This record gives sequence, structure tokens and C-alpha cells, in this order.
Amino acid sequence: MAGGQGTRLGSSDPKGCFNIGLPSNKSLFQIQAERIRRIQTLASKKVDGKKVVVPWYVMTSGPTRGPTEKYFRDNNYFGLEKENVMIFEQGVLPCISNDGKILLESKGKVAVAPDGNGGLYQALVEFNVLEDMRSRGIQHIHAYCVDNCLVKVADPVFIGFSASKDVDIATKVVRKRDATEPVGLILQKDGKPDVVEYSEIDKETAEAKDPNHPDVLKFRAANIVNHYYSFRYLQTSKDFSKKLPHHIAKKKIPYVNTENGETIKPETPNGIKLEQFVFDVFPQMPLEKFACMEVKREDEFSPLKNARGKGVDDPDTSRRDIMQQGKRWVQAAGATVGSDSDGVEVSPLYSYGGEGLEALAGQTVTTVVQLEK
Ligand code: UD2
Repeated sequence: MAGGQGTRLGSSDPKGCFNIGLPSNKSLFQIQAERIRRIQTLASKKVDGKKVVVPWYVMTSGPTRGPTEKYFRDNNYFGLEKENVMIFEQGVLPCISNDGKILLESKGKVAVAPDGNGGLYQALVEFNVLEDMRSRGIQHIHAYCVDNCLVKVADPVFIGFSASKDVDIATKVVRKRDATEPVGLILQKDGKPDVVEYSEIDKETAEAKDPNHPDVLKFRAANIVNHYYSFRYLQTSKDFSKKLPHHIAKKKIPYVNTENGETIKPETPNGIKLEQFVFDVFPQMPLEKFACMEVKREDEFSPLKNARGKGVDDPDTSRRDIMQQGKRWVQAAGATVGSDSDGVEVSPLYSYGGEGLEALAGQTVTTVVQLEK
């Protein structure tokens, strides 16, 4: 899911193109592409060296589609085969004024905005992505948030866990950092799995402690936009893609002054944008067809939400988390890392999850090291 606009990040480029400042200067898209290449290599070893393809479907929105397609072309799909990377586009919804009128962006043009990451399901139908999956015999799909630099793309553990339980939807969660962390919360509501988004939860619910464990939050299963779908379920998208609820976000929306045709850029929110949320399909699931897997934040979740300097969920925390993970991996393989080193960048082409680093045993890694080959 790469249709979000990096407004909070302060960048006009698609988030996947963002360079978080690693020694290699790799962008989020490149890191994810190389993780796919590595997982193809690891899977191939399991089938006597036969070629394995993990196709990559990249959902963009109006503003991000062109720049994303160009970025992939200019970088030769980061070593992936072009025919296995499909870039598609989600839909839009009209922007509405505070008094309930559809806003015009200019004379004759309705102001619209991307329809939220829940627009995924309709986009899969519109762009025949489901047909492509069917033609490839795909049975298991991993959907994830582009801005999480630690994301284990096509994670065999998560997919294997979900397939072994024969569920239709599964979601990865991490322990919520604190009551104010801007994340959705996976919970059970009226006997069904559900998610309450951070923008729609009240303070006391967010702060409530678990009655049996007073030292932890009652609602602590933090959503990290990391979902598994069975193809068996996802192929039914057309049945529900237009039935998802709409969530509102109060926004400053440029609109036309119908007197003189000029576009006005408001200083304060003058209307709402409508968004669908990708997890709003969860309540469709009977509990026995839904699974939730808690994973370690330090190894799986470091979202890029804020501009540099914020100190949380920003480019520096993304870089830090990748370098520290690489350091843990090489130390686990038996290498010594110099105390003055701020970490080790291990290329995904070299290791997907810390495996294959045995050759480093007994070696000393003194500074920032980029293990590429
Ligand atoms: C999302 C989750 C929130 C929590 C948080 C963790 C949803 C609805 N909310 O909140 O529960 O997990 O992330 O980081 O999932 N996107 C699109 N099209 C759109 C809007 C968003 O593709 O129209 C993508 C976006 O590129 C990103 C993901 O969806 O990959 C999450 O979007 P966001 O970062 O705007 O969502 P956020 O942080 O408000």
C-alpha cells in the first residue's frame, strides 16, 4: 500500500522513494525489492534451485502513480523482473465542505482525494490484479504499509503461520508503545475481530489497563498495516469493496471561488476527506477464520511518518532501527561490533532475517558496514 501522500513527512515524493540516510542510501522501495529478491533466492533453495517468483503489486494513488512508475523504471525495478511488478492505482472520493456540499477544486472540476488504503479492494478488481494472481496460481497474499522500513515482505513465517491455521485474514501486531501511540488497535467487538483507529478512540479507552495485568494497557495489540489474505477470500473483493464504511478526516481543502474562478487555499480545515480503512473488512471474518500474530517491534516495525527532527517515527529512527538490527544480526553470527559503531547495514540481498552471516564469526566489525555481497 503506497498510495498515501507523505504530508506529515514533508516530502512531495511517494514515501517509497524516501532515502532514510542509510550508508547505502537505499530507499524504502529498494529495500523492499531486495527483500523480495532474497526471499525468492531462499525459496528457490527449497525447491532444488527451481526459479521462484514472488510477484509485487504496488498500490499507488493519483498523485503517487506517475512518480512511482518512473522511479521503478529509472531503477530498473531494483533487479526484479518487470513482468513481476504490477503498479496499479486506487480510486478517489469527493471532498465535502463543512456544510455538506461537494467542493470544486476549479470551475468544472470536483475536489477529490485518494479513497484511503481501504480502496485497495476495489482497485484489485478495477486493475485485474485478482486475475493476475489467479493466473499465477497465487494462494497467499501479504499486504503491508510502504513506510515501515523493517517490514518483512512476503514473510514466510507469517504466511506459513496463516496458511497452517487455514485462516482468510491474519494481521501482525506489536505491543503498543504507550496509550498515545497513533496506531489502530486490534480487538474483539461483538464476537468479531475489529480494529479501532487511533483517530477514533477516546482517551480513557486508550489509557485503560488490563484488569488482570494492571501494568499493561487493556488495548495493546497495535495494528502495523501488515496483513495476510487467503486468495480464497481476496477473490471475493468485488462483493464487499463498495460496502466499506467511510471515515472522515477534517482537512484544509483548496477550493474555487465561484465568483472569480480563483483557487483559495484555506488556513483552517474547511471540509472533510472521506477514507476507507483496509482493516474494515476484519468484522466480516468469523473468529476461526482470523488470526493475529504478535511480533517484536525492534525487528518488525519502524514507521516513517514524521519529518526529520521529530524524534519519533522519522527518518533517523528508521535508519537507527535498521542499523541496530544489522548489528544484532552480525553479533548473533559471532562477530564483534566496535562500541563506537552506530550499527551495521546488512543488505537484504545478503540476509533477509539475519540468516547466512556465519562467515562473519570471529570477525570484528568496527564502523558502519554495508554488507552487499
Ligand atoms: C496506519 C493505520 C494505523 C496504524 C499506523 C501504523 C490504517 C487505516 N491505519 O495509520 O492503524 O497501523 O498506520 O503506522 O491502516 N495508504 C494508501 N492509500 C491511501 C492512504 C494510505 O495506500 O489512500 C497507505 C499508505 O501509503 C501507508 C498505509 O496505507 O502505506 C498507512 O497509511 P498512513 O500512513 O496514512 O496511515 P496512518 O499512519 O494514519
